[in-house]
Amino acid sequence: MNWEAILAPYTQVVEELKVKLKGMRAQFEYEARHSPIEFITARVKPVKSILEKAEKRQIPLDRIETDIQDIAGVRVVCQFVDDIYTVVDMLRSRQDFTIIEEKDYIANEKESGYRSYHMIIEYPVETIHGNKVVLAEIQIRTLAMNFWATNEHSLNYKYKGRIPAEIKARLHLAAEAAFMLDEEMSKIKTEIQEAQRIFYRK
Ligand code: 0O2
Repeated sequence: MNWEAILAPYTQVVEELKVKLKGMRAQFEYEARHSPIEFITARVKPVKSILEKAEKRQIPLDRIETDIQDIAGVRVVCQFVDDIYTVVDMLRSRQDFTIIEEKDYIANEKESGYRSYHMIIEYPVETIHGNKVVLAEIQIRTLAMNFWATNEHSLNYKYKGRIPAEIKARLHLAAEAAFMLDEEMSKIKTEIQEAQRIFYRK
C-alpha cells in the first residue's frame, strides 16, 4: 500500500482544521473574550497504529478509510466543562464540514474512566486529483480530562491494553478526582475569568 499517498489528504485536513480552530481562538482574543479553547493538538495516526487497530477490529485493508474514523485526529483542550459544549455548538454551526456522529463520553463516561466529547466529521479537502471527502475525529476535553487520558494512554501502551487491576483501580480514583477538579473549577469559573481578564489587560 502506498501509505504516503493515502495519508496525504489526512495531513492536509489536520493542518486545515488546526488553522481554523486556532483562528477561532484568536478571534476570541481580539475581542478580549474568554476563549473556550485553551489549546489544540492534531495528528495523523501513524501507519503502525492504523494497522494495529485494523487487525484488532478485523477491518480489511480496503475498508480502512471508512471504518477507521480517527486517521485524522484533532484535539481541542478547554479550561472548563462548559467550554466543551460552547465549542461543540460552534462546530455544529460551521458550514465547512458535516458532523456524522457525536459521542458524549462526559455524560456517558467510558468504563476505563475516560471522559471526552467526540465528533466524527466528513471534511471535504481539495487534492491535486480533485475533491476528496475524508473522515476526521475531533476530541474536545478539559485540561483535567486531557491529563488523565494522556497518562492512561501511556499506561495502556506500556501494558499493551492489559493494565494491572491495582493500577486500574487507581486510574478510576484519578478519573473521579479529575472530574471533581473540573466541577470545583466550574464553581469559581467567573472569579477565575475575571482574574484572567485583569491579568491579560496588564
Ligand atoms: P490513539 O492512540 O489515541 O489514536 P468504539 O468502538 O466506539 O469504542 P472507537 O471507534 O475507536 O471505539 O472510538 P472511540 O471510543 O471514540 O475512541 C477513539 C479515540 O478516543 C481513541 O483512539 C483514543 O484517542 C480515545 N479514547 C477512547 N477511549 C479511551 C480510553 O479509555 N482512554 C484513553 N486514554 N483514550 C481513549 P485510539 O485509536 O484508541 O488511540
